[in-house]
Amino acid sequence: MPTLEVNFDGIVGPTHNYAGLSPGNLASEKNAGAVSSPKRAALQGLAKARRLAEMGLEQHVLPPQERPDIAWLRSLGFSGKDADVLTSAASEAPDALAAACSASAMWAANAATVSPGPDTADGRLHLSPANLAFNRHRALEGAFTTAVLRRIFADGAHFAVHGPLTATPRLFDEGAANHTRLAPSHGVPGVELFCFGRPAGAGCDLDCGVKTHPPRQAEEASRALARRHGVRNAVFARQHPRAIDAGVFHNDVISVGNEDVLLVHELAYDDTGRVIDELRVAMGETPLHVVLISEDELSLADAVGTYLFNSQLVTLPGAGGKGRMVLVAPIEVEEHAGARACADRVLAECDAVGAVEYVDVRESMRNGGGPACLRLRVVMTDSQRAALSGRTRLDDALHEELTAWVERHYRDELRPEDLADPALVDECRAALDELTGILRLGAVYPFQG
Ligand code: SUG
Repeated sequence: MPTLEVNFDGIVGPTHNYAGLSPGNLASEKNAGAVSSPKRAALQGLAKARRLAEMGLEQHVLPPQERPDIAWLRSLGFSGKDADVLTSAASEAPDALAAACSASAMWAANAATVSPGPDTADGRLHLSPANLAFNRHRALEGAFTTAVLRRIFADGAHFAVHGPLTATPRLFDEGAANHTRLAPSHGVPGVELFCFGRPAGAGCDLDCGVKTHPPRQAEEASRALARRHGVRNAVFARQHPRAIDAGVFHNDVISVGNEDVLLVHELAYDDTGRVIDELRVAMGETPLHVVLISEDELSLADAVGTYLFNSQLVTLPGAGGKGRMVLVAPIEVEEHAGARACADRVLAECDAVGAVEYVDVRESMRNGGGPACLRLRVVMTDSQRAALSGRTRLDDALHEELTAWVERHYRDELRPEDLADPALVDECRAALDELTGILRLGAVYPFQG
């Protein structure tokens, strides 16, 4: 019974824009106010997902959320017709309007934490949607993410979709971006590594050792997730505060693991040597191949600038042993001599990795989201894959339909002032209404009644 890692990529929504909403995310801060291209962003994301499907990986998609989030703006006291809500929010609280328009759900690595059956006490696949409560614009995602995951992973015999943890600082949860699974192979019990930036009991950012940027993931959230999923073999690691201050707001910006391979920067964790030792012990008889990148080889600044560690490290189905993995890296790595040398080192030193592929997801990168941010990894048996609901698997036909759908509905450009355009609300609803038909998800958006 083959067990595969399936990637669910978030389809970039029609309001993708640069509003500079994420403190500590240097790309988001730097590109605030720039003109975005929702169409290009969505096509880049679909092309990346398709490339993985072409490699033989099972690739799925998740729908965008409804934005602008008019219901949320109403909850803040803006009233009248939808157009009035937008106009008054634009003049009284433009930052709230920007939050209501973010297409941030594209970064599906933050959608949920996922523990596959071989790791859990009851043998089911457990998913916990993230509360994303650190950022206002991202905190809006949890409710819809929960609804969509419950629709796709509806079969309770195979799947358990929990609710998000309570949205409070000591339980800040950013999903799989701070979670890595290592295992001899996907289908057997593995080790789940949970990373956090806010140690248990930390009352404020200053308790977390950072100087410049606030940490996100809370240790108490990580421990609660491991507990509720029934994870039998878990390791917990604190992010290095220096990394967070250098712009590593999520651990997947500084490490990536797959099966028995871990690519990691020496400043990823507060004591990286100890964490690697713990992982080796937890892996038991299976040797863990670690490619450790030093600060001299690639500084934290260049790791954040190129997103080397936000590559996807994937196993080609059916391939065994040598060369069975591919590192899918952002094109920015290819353009940077130091980062490229690190990718080449992975190829040279790691027998399991047979190729590096470069992909262009620049629109997403400008908001701090690389190839690995755009996807949620879900390890599933073939009977679990057969139990999925909807038509989310990206084959050639779905890729073609989704590309045509983007071409029809998405704007070529979006400026910050366009977010107040009432036409955007109707455009987005028309697009999403059609999308639920294409993906056979039924009426999942509140506007669909
Ligand atoms: O949460 N950017 C996202 C990027 C998330 C990347 N995800 C992973 N590393 N897994 C964030 O900071 C920027 C939105 C804006 O600035 O408009 C934003 O939300």
